[in-house]
Amino acid sequence: MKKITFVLCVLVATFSNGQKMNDIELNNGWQFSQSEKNDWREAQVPGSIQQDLIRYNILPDPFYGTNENLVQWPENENWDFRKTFNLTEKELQFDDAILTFEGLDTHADVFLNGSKILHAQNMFIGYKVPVKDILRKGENQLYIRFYSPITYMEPADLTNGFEYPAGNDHGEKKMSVYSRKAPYQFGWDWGMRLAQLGIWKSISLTFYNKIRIDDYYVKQLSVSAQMAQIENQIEIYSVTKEPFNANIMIQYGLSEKDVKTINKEISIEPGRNFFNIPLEIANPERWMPAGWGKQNLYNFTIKIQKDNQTIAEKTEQIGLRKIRLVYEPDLYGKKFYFEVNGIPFFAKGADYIPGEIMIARQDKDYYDRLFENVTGANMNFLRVWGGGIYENDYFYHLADEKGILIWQDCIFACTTYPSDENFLSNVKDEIVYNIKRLRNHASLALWCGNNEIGEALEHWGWEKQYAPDIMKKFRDGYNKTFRKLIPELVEEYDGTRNYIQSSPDSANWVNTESLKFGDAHYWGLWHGREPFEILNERIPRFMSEFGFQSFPEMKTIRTFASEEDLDINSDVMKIHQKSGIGNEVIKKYMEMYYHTPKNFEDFVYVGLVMQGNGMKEGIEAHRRNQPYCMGTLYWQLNDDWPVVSWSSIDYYNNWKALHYKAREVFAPIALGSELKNNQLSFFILSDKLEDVDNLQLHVQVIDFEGKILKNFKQTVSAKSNSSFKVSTYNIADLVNEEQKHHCVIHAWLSDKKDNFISGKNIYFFWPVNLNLPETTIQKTVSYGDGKYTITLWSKYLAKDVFVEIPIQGAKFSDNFFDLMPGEKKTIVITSPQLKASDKTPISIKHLRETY
Ligand code: NHV
Repeated sequence: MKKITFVLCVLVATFSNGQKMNDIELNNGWQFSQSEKNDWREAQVPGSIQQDLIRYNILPDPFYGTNENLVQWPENENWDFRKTFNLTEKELQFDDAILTFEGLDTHADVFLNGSKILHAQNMFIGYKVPVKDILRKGENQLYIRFYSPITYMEPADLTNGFEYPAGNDHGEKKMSVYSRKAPYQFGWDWGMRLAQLGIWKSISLTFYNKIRIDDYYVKQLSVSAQMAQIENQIEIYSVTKEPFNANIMIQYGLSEKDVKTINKEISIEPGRNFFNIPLEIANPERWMPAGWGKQNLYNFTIKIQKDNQTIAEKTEQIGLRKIRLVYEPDLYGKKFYFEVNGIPFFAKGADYIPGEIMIARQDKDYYDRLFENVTGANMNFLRVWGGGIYENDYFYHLADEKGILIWQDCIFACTTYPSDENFLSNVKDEIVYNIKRLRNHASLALWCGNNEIGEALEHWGWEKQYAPDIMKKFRDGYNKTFRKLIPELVEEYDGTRNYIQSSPDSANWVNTESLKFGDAHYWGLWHGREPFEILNERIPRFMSEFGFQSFPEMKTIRTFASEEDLDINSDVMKIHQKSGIGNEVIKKYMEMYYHTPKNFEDFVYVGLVMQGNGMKEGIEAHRRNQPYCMGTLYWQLNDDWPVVSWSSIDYYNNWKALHYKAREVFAPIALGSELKNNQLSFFILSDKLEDVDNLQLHVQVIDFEGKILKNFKQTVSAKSNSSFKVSTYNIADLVNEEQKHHCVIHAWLSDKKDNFISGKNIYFFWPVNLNLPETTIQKTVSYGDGKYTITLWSKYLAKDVFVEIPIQGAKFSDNFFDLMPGEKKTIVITSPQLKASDKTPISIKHLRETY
């Protein structure tokens, strides 16, 4: 069971006149009821109404069978939350009290002791409300009424006059656009619908005297190896009636041992105060992305001192670095790459969506697991996609610590939105709030206005659906929001990061010429039904989306389907496939590349293998074409429920074949190859910042029965931060036409001491045209607590070997690999649930067994 509550904000206690500042967490003791029903039950906060109703079995497990249909009704109702808390005389003596709502989802009126203190209308904003005058000694009552995101916005819909083109919103009416609420909750082409209501982040009450520090921005004006120029921008609110003199002490250092201090005398006025204290750090220990060095993080602490006492303090973790997006015309079109500390950076990663439909379930363990998977696949980059949420603080904290660059979409995706004054004022508050919340993070590399709305306006045929005046309204609204409002706010409140209006910014996959300009979402594969091979030709300057679906493995399917549902046309399987074209497209590609699998289970397995091997070719092609192409993000990293999707990790944290393949091709030094014009060329792909010399490239031609027909060895170098061709063979010198059907080029790189670095098996055809041998894999298992070690052996080639164990989220040192004829391969499975005495059954499958 996942831990439901996880308080993401770390509240720093400060001191005031010798009296401790007081923070009271208000997450416990809440009750909920449908409005007017007076049917109160205990609520879990943070959470949602739907999460609570599931806990009480009032709603069934939303993932199972076709239960999605049964869990929709709560979105149409209003729901109330209430809680009491006690205060002492002492607490009421503080100068001020602030109630903080980190996240309310979404439309809500909040009452405290009979007074309405807040109308919330944006789940992405944390609201702070001064409540000193309303609090009382003894019992206090908080009451929150949440309004249905559907019925509450009905008047908006009724008066609008047309329906927005929100094709992913699975509701009868496209109500999602009217609320500043995570779009994916309304359904997506990989997502169930569960439009939630409730308190999705923490609530707390803060007492303080005199002043509070509302914000501390360590703005990096410039950073080089010699010098970091910084502004300490500090926002203080004072409740004192008179101005007073104080000292700001700034302490900064990488560790407690080397803390430096500066002091500045200030005068604090009643109300809002801004201070800007410049600082230069010579020879800064810079923050580097994963693979390039250390993720140095300085602690910056400000202390506000009066009469030698600290009356408020705040600490931020800061990585000093320079990141910029180089997006400029060049010989070919328009280059698009990130430069980190002056060095061109090849981005290796994926598009990230929220990993829980019930968003408050994203607890600390969830994020730890997520980043383990990201670094585990040698990634250095994630794009937080615009149909989800601005992620929780801990997400960016881990990205800082692990060196993962973050591209942050603002939360708008695939549809136009209202753009009237009220709506945009709400958007403005949201953008300012989130820029201020996230701008201290070293990992945050780019702000992007939205996902695909720019492209959609030009290329999705909306003008056939809407009259010219509405199209004009869409375009004007778009320009106001994404070409004016948001970039101006990014400039004002961030001032150090690049902004692009949309992803893709200018390319459109249908127009191949446009791929020379900026980032691209290449959907010719999948949506355009083009073969995987096309990925070798349509190389963009930066691939920000491309993808291919697969079913999750059987143990995940079995969590929501019973035996009789195991058919792609069953109602249960269909409700877990949200892409209207999904199953048809998977089958079409499979017919092209594979023998028809014998049964449903084999279909699922072959689909995983196809997704992994096919996508790998594309990822590699992007990396091989460095520096023309400077990044590859595949669609999509993860799932938010158990479903058929483009993901490389399923909902239960099982790596699909694609995730293993991504790990291989994203390795710091990876072997690449290209079959072109009757030649086979080898490339070394390296993102190391130094050359690595004296590597051995081994190239063998092996037939599927194990005979080594050719054997070559060559000394090569991995040139720093590049893709470099190291050798070329005439294919005719390797195999004849007939041998192409039963031979593989088995190639690998090793270091001086013969340690394996990276390898690749090159086949001349997809499996439908290979003569794969029948073979039986032999295994020996050593059972330990938490760890099984398995050794596999096959006389003949066993392609795409899949080792299965019925434990969700078990980790495999390797999976979905080719077992070479006669090779002994050992893999390790780890999971806290593995017990030596259980001898949990392990099953093994390879491709030849599926037909
Ligand atoms: O369909 C998969 C993913 C989506 O889940 C997600 O919204 O941003 N996808 C496909 C596309 N973009 C995205 C592009 N889709 C098309 C564009 C133009 C024509 C046909 C399809 C993601």
